[in-house]
Amino acid sequence: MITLYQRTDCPFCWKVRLSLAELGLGYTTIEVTLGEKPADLLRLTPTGSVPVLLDGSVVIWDSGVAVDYLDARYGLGSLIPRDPVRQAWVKCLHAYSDKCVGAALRPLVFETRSKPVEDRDQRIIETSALAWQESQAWLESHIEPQWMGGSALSSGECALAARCGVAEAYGVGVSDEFPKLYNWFKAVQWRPAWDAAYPTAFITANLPRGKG
Ligand SMILES: N[C@@H](CCC(=O)N[C@@H](CS)C(=O)NCC(=O)O)C(=O)O
Repeated sequence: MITLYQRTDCPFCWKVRLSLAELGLGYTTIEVTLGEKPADLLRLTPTGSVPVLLDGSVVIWDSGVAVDYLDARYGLGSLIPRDPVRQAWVKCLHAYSDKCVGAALRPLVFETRSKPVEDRDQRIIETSALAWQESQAWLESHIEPQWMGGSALSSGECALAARCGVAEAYGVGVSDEFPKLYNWFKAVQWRPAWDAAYPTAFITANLPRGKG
């Protein structure tokens, strides 16, 4: 049985849910509130962060390792291509999404999430939105024709899709100035895995959600 300790709005957790859904794997979730981490979570991970994936007796406390594991055990290369060149590209996209896109969007998300409108520092929000715009330009010029080429999204695409979903929910969705990226994200949003993995926290908070 697979269990995921998570926060639904965490992009690392969202990436793992997308990977599980793309592989058609069933799982249960345990919701974690940051600041009130349960003792069983702290026993499972040295970092105290989510996601933590349990598969029987296997414990994985890093989202990238979790996705690699799911592919190796259940995906047979559908999330991570076996061809070394394609695999390197997918892993670079994964790293770019978590590191660069994550760093670009984080100030905007934190400033928006944690404060009422009147207390938000618009300079932080604008600088972050600009960094996200620059990330989109980088992605547009590096997008590969094999994106969406397989039967499942790759691990890199799962990572990027979660980041694009966060951006959209916070009012800075993928811009149609970047048509290849824009069309890729629209296609992702029509996949059954997208609905299956979409954060319930965003639905509850009625955050913006586009489709098609
Ligand atoms: N490198 C980790 C990062 C996970 C991460 O930063 N999770 C955040 C939520 S989005 C978290 O749990 N932060 C709280 C903490 O680390 O105490 C992974 O890929 O799993």
